[in-house]
Amino acid sequence: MKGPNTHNFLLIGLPSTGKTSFLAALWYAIQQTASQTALVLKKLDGDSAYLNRIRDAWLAFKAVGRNPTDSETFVSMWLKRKDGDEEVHLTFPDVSGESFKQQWTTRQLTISYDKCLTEANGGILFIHPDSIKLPLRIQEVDDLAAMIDDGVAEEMSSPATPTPQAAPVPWDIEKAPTQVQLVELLQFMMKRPSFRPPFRLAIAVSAWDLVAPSKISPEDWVTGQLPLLKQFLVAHRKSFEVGFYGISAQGGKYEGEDIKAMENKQPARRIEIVGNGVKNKHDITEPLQWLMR
Ligand SMILES: Nc1nc2c(ncn2[C@@H]2O[C@H](COP(=O)(O)OP(=O)(O)OP(=O)(O)O)[C@@H](O)[C@H]2O)c(=O)[nH]1
Ligand SMILES: [Mg+2]
Repeated sequence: MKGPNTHNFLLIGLPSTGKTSFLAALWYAIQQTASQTALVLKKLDGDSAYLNRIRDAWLAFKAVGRNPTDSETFVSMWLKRKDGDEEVHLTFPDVSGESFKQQWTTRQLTISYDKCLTEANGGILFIHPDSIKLPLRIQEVDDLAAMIDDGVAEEMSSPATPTPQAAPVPWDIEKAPTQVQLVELLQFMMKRPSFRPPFRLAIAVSAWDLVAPSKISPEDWVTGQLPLLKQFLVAHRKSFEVGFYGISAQGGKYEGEDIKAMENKQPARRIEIVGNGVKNKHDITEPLQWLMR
């Protein structure tokens, strides 16, 4: 669907990166009044059973559940600005992270996802701070090589003690560093004939409660942890207009002390968001407002 007040945003991210948790918290936040959000629910649109289910899990501190491979649940909502009449229709596909991973491993994307790409006028790329695969640095490879060389030299000097040979582990494309996979996902987007630069992309580091104690900004965190992705975005600033966010959609871990602390809060105040000029740290609609600008 297209129109002046229609926005179709993509939720992009490898498996378990917080896409569904974001939707669950958003669906709760735009329907409550205890904590202000700049966008509020105007009217229901279509079937909200899925949204209600994930919201109820979020309210009960339960995992929202993984989206099965190849599942694409389309959700849509009519929102309006709290302080104005402007209405917006938001649609997002809640795609399984496995499907994004398959874009990398099999170099294929589904027809329905491609259609979403064609219609999208913005997106949120989710990154979970605890699940990134880091690359091996040249220094580390050199150190490993030196250890192997030392081992060989030792063996040569005492040939009577044979060492067991470990079976070589074949290269597995799934183990490629996170930043390599993400850059490739963005390159796939750029290569589609429907791609219209500049494409606005919110880079969301999810589960920000895990990183927040270090006081680092989301942009600096990405620069340090995913330097290739950062350099790619800088080099392609004409294709992607980016804003960096740290988003805690859950408000903490669903275990131990964190739950106790969250139980004492207004549910909407569990949500915390930082970065890219965020004015209200409990307003999960901040990145959407920026995408809609
Ligand atoms: N501590 C913390 N954990 C979070 C937060 N948001 C999500 N998580 C955890 O991150 C994991 C993945 O969350 P999901 O929302 O299911 O991620 P997804 O991207 O939808 O995953 P797929 O459907 O498999 O692609 C779950 O274990 C969540 O509990 C948060 O704000 N804080
Ligand atoms: Mg999901």
